[in-house]
Amino acid sequence: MVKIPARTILHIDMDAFFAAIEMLDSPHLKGKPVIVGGSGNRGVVSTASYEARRFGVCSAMPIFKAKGKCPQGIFLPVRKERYGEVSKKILDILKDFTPLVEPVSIDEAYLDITGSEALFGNAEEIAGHIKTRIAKETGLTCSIGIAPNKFLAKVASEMHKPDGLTIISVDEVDTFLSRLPIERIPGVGKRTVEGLRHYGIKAVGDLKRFNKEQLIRWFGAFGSRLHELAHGRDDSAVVLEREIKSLSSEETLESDTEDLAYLKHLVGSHAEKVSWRLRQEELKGRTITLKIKFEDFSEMSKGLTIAHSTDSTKIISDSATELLLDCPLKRRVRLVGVAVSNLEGTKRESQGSLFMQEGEKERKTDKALDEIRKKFGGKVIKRGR
Ligand code: TTP
Ligand code: MG
Repeated sequence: MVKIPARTILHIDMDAFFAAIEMLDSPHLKGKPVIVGGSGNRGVVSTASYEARRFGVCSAMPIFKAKGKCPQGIFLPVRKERYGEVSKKILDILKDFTPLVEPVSIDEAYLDITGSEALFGNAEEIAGHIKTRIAKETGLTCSIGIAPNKFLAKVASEMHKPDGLTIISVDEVDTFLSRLPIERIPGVGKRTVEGLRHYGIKAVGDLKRFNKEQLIRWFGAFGSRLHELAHGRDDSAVVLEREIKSLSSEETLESDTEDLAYLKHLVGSHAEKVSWRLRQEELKGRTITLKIKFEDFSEMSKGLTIAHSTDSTKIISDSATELLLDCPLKRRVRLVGVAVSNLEGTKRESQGSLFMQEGEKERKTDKALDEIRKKFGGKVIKRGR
């Protein structure tokens, strides 16, 4: 039998991330029910402090419902740029412990620390160092899970939130899985849980009673994954910094509208935000997508792909506006968003073309505006239209 070398995987997830940063920046909010989310009464909750969670407030809950559950809550808007800044700081700390860091979302990452133990101590000590440095350099707490693979490390990091540290050693895997509810498997939805319960499967370990073929018959391709997880196996590797697949900017409006001039203005302003972020990330994209949600919550996405990838505000704005004008706007609109996908990095010199020369003037304007934004902050300057 081929012996697979044992790995030590660490999963880290920040505690109540957006809310914790708000409390950090405004210390008088500490210990209060802070709820961060979409504008006014119409958006949804991005996250809530642990104090607010006690009232039943959770991510993705409509704001008006959260206000009902927690009227004394302190409701704050999302400050994505600030959270991104902190996220980057944390990522830099993590990279001091191993180059094998896989950021999964704004507040979550996997680290393969198999080779780091000789340098920084055993897994528990490494987790301790990470927690101390994050606390010292950002003022925030995180929860860490350590296990022989990504699946178990992720589940472990959720076990003792907030400020938790959970280690599952190879010998403990079977006992751990025999008690772990199937709902805790990432990616298992309500319907799969119901299906599994129907066969008397409540804990992940219960899945071991069925062979792989049987699980595939019941759950298709996912059955094979379930079989692996039941035995505590997950061979997926820690992948270095994921490629960003798309960038988007959207907003739920204060009140529904069918005013085309206003919608055009909104599309332009979101195109501007997306293109600014593309330039910050040194990316360009070819596919521009417009997303619209109507008053009856129905949704529509339309996209177009241009010949050359771009980060130009004008090109993205013009394309998104074209898509808007193509839209059958028979109902009032409640949400507008612009996304750019099909991305490539711009650090590498791209080939020159006539198109690029034509875009040169726009590029210079964008660059000048970016410089001013950097000096005076994003809010002060808007392109005249
Ligand atoms: P999470 O890690 O899921 O949540 P959290 O960090 O706020 O709380 P926990 O202590 O349970 O980890 O998500 C990280 C951030 O992502 C969160 O602070 C806000 C944002 N987010 C949303 O905007 N919408 C969502 O539906 C979720 C789940 C998160
Ligand atoms: Mg988190």
